[in-house]
Amino acid sequence: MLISFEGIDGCGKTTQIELLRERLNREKLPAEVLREPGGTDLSETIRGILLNPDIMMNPVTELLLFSAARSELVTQKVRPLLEQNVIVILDRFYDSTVAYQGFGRGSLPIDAINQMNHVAAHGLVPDLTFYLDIGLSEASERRKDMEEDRIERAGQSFYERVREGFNYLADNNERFVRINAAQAPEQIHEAVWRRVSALLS
Ligand code: T5A
Repeated sequence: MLISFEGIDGCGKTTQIELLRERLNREKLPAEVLREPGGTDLSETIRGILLNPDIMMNPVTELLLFSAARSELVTQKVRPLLEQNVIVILDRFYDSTVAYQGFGRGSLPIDAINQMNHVAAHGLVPDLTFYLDIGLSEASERRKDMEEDRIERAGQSFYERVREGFNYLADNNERFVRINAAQAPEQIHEAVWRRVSALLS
């Protein structure tokens, strides 16, 4: 089973992923958490480049680097784990590319990004995608003490377009579960767990 978590920076994905991992462990179900970009030596190296605020790059280059990191992660980690019946939880997957590089940067038309995502994900599609939906001001309040990376420096209007992208995806994909991320972490976790346990059974 492949589960992904999506949303704008600071929406609370990492917090929820940790709660889900703990719950699955308590249920004695094998689960592995991987992040995007990252998760393999090469993908973590690409992550360092992508998030480095001192490196400038063209939007298409950015799209290709996220895709390259994804291709490695899928072939080296995600697919082998799924073949061993491990539940894989992804902290972001290709929906982030639609939202950030498609809606946010406008790097390529969405159809072309979808094709690129299909190639980079080697055809994998998540069984369930949790979209933690939060307003921009609340998300930036949560992140106010953290250092900004290259993506986060893009500014308010960029994040408005990214959020619009996630809302478009949630409205048009049945695998998406939209959750109000302004709730308390425990409430969000119960909503997540209801959907995961339903899928497991
Ligand atoms: N990106 C990524 C692309 O542009 N294209 C792509 O294809 C992909 C895959 C990755 C960046 O790359 C971009 C998107 C990103 O900008 P990252 O470091 O992985 O960068 O950043 P994020 O994924 O955004 O992770 P963050 O750590 O910034 O945010 P999270 O994981 O959403 O939030 P979390 O859980 O760390 O929580 C943030 C703070 O809020 C608190 C937490 O305690 C923490 O302090 N919090 C809550 N507070 C109140 N109520 C709740 N319910 C809370 N939940 C968490």
